[in-house]
Amino acid sequence: MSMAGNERIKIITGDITALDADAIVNAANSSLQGGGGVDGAIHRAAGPELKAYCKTIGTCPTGEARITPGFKLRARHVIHTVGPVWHGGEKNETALLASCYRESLQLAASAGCRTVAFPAISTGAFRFPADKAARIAWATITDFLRTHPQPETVYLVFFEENARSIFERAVKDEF
Ligand code: AR6
Repeated sequence: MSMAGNERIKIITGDITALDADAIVNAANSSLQGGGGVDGAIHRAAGPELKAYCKTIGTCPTGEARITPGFKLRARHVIHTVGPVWHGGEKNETALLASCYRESLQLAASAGCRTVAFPAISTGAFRFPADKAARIAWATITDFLRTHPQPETVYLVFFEENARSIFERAVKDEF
């Protein structure tokens, strides 16, 4: 049986920077000044205006999110969120990761976004175990969509097939 909200979540494989969504989410670090992984790819694709704009915002604490224009991206907005670094699970990592998804969805809804795309926050350089992160992402997004009409559709974007199948296996009991 499918839970309410789930039919509004679409799982895809690809490069998030190429996506035609109202907003794409960036797995940033607190400086908001770019980095490696998806953060580097988003900054490269958006152009140098993004970094300059982020400088005016300042830093962003772990678990929070900030919204900017998308500049050269197809996406109108970028929502930058700072995931937790995995330290073994005793440093509030679960609550902080859930907060990243919730705050990003809230910003997307406030900006009138009908579609928003997420990468797998914290599962790369920040080493959050992918299966645990999957269950947190799924539960948090599903909860949010149950009580909010917007965004209408949430895309979960995996760079590699393997990451996508780990995600699908981790949440398969929830479908
Ligand atoms: N599209 C979609 N997913 C991607 C892309 C892309 N273009 N590129 C990478 N991924 P990471 P984090 C996936 O390391 O763990 C940066 O230096 C990647 O395969 O980008 O939150 C920041 O500045 C992985 O599954 O983010 C921070 O310092 C997922 O995106 C730090 O890394 C997240 O991996 C953030 O680390």
